[in-house]
Amino acid sequence: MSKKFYERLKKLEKDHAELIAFKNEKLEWESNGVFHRYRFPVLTAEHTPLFWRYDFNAESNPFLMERFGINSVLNAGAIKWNNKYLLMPRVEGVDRKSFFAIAESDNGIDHFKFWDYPAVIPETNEPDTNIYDMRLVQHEDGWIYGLFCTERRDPSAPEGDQSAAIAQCGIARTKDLIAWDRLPDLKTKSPQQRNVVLHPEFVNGKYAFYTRPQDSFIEAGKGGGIAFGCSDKIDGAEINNEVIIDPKVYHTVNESKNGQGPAPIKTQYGWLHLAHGVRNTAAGLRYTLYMFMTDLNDLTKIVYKPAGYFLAPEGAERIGDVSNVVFCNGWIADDDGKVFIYYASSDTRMHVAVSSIERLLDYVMNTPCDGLRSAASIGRLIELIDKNKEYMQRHKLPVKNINQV
Ligand code: M1P
Repeated sequence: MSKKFYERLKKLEKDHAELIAFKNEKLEWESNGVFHRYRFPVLTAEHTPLFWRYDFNAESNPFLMERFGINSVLNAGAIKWNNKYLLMPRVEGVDRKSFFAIAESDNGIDHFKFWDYPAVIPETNEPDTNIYDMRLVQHEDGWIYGLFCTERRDPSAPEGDQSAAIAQCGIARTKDLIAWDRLPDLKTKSPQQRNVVLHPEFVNGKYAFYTRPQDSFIEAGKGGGIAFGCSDKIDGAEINNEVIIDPKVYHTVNESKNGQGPAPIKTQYGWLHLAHGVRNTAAGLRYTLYMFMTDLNDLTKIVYKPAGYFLAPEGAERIGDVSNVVFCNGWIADDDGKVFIYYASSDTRMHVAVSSIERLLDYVMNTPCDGLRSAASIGRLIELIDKNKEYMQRHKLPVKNINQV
């Protein structure tokens, strides 16, 4: 081993160890009251182990060059397991293929470290070209399920079109997050499915799913919207009736398409949902996160839905492989009510935002819904201004910016 090889190896190891040991910083004062971000991403391509990327043998790799490049770490499923916060992101290699791997942390906000080996998800008889966007769900049947997107080339596409793909929902399950069984892909009537999520409880004795029927790979077409459907079984799951519960709506954050994020969280008032909404702009698609609540007994009924987005890309989050995107498919609700929201920015790296069930309920139940017209928004704004003025007058509160009380 040459001196140069040795020095380079030591430097790589030092930088990697420092990255994992780096303490994240809570952005408390930048908070909007609903959640607070942390300054640094929790997982990036650089967090992947060096022994995944380099051949350490000086004879077969004299320049100590990367032999297996990692492009990005994004869109992570999340689960609390043996008192650790686990993320199962989509790890995308420079070859554009993605796979899943688990990284764990003791506190959920920093020191995330990948397990030594990536997850091995068995293939079906129809091998997946690409797998991504895992949703982890601890189901009441005792299994942990991983629902993910499986993508294969569209067999009907002409030879000259090498980008047409068919996306469907793959299903795997495990008891220990190490050994995974692959079940047949979910069958629905839709030609394309992404963002499929398993509901954690049985619904009338059936497995219940949030789906996103779509006409084509990118465009939602007439099938857009978050849908709900049930299957008698999970091994050979089939949904015959998908009901759209949250459709695309003109001039909203989800006018182009949307998709359920992680599995909803059960609260005493209803199921809390986090989803992504997509709108079109001159600069391309913009993905933001939004929330809604469904009825405890009727999962197809939205009972609250605040207007607009809950979280949008900010600052450096705006830039990446697919810019102007935030995407979330994993959150963890702790027993003390704290909620860790793991979101990816611009299809490149993972972040965490922290809130609580109490705050999320307040946000979802007390933020006005979308009035769908500018005049309705103005009406709501005036209502709030009047309420504030009246309150301040009554309590004789001096508030600098309100000068005409
Ligand atoms: O590039 C943004 C996202 O695009 C897709 O999401 P959707 O199906 O809602 O358009 C997915 O490929 C997702 O992984 C990606 O982050």
